[in-house]
Amino acid sequence: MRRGDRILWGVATSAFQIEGSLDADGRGKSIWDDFPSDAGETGAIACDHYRRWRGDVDLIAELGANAYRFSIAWPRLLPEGGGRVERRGVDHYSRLIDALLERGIAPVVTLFHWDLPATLDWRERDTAYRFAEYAQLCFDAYSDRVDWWLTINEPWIVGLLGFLHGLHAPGIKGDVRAEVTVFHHLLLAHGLATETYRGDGDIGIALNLCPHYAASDDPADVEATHASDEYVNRWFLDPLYGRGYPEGMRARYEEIVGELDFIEDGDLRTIAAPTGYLGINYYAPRVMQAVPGDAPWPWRVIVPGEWPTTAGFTGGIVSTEAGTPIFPRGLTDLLVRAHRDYGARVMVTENGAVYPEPLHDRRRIEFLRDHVDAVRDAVGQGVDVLGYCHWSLMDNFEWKLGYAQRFGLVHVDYDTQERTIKDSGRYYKELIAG
Ligand code: IFM
Repeated sequence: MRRGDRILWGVATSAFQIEGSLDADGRGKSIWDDFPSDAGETGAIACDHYRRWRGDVDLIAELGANAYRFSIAWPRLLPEGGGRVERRGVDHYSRLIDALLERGIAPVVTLFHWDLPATLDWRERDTAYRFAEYAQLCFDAYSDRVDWWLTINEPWIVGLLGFLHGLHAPGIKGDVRAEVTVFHHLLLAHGLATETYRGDGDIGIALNLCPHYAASDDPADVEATHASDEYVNRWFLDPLYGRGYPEGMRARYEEIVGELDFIEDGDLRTIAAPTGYLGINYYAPRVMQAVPGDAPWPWRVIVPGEWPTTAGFTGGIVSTEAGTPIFPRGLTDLLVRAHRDYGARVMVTENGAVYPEPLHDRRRIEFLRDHVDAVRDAVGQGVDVLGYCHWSLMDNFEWKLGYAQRFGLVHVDYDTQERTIKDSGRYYKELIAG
């Protein structure tokens, strides 16, 4: 690996999930500010990180991490989405970056982790160009110190939950055309920013990828598995690596929404702008069953209790407290595939689990151990893995699911904002040291 050939052992967060201080230092509004969780919570205070960031940097150092993946809040730098620059916002992240570097922690900077300025809308093509300008501002301000850049976090989730399921801001339901339009504009934004990057670090995108397995040998299930893989994984990977959108999925979209006429000449070339690495966020596999005639897609994801052994699983799959099936081998499969099919150098930019125990979180230790082993297996199979960033540094605002879902290596008492390293945090420290 470059820059000292050290493996990056990181912890990850995003701005809106931890910062709070939504009105501080001239920050503009984001689309998430007034989009509460199911329980009515907001990011208004979150982990109060915007004010407590110095202590949190010490915490990262105490965990022994040598990388910190965080995101910049676009509305702090450009309160209106574009145009006027808010220096206080620019300076805030500059200080954060300096403090990390002073402690030997490499900043891994995400430019867009969902807190879109409220003036903008990903259905509009123009937002991709606004993003490129914002990215340029960040490159100018921080490229002298930041080697690892990520443009967009999880474009699939942005379109799926924001425009199809209505669970994430802006909360639109059932609009398949909006979903696929947003996917395209996010990829275009990534490509435009990547094209403008002139620094000597590496730039990539963070995709949440799901390894796919058929629920049975039935050809219909196998077909549904390929189709869903095109929807979740290849819709992003193929154009990013210069292959254009997968034909099967494109035809399925066109059947529902008509011609994808928002794809303009030259867009696919821009989207395929060469990147230095691929960020992979891994949480869960998808085990697929065909459901002919179901809308919008003729398939469904089998829930863990129903997983049949024919898909190669031996049964006994356990889930996190959030009901997410735990399947470390899926991470190996993903990494190997990214390497084999796309020639990608990869960084695990997120991987983590919800467990409620405030301090003695034995199950998170096992989760961490097994997933790091899965990364080792991939390395053993020749994959160039640059690093592993655990989600998350600390408990935080889990979007629609609010504060109840705790992902942290560090416990946050939301009444006092006291941070306490959990057993898993101590385990991670030993693992990194080892
Ligand atoms: O908290 C989220 C994060 O913002 C994006 N990836 C998945 C995490 C856990 O759900």
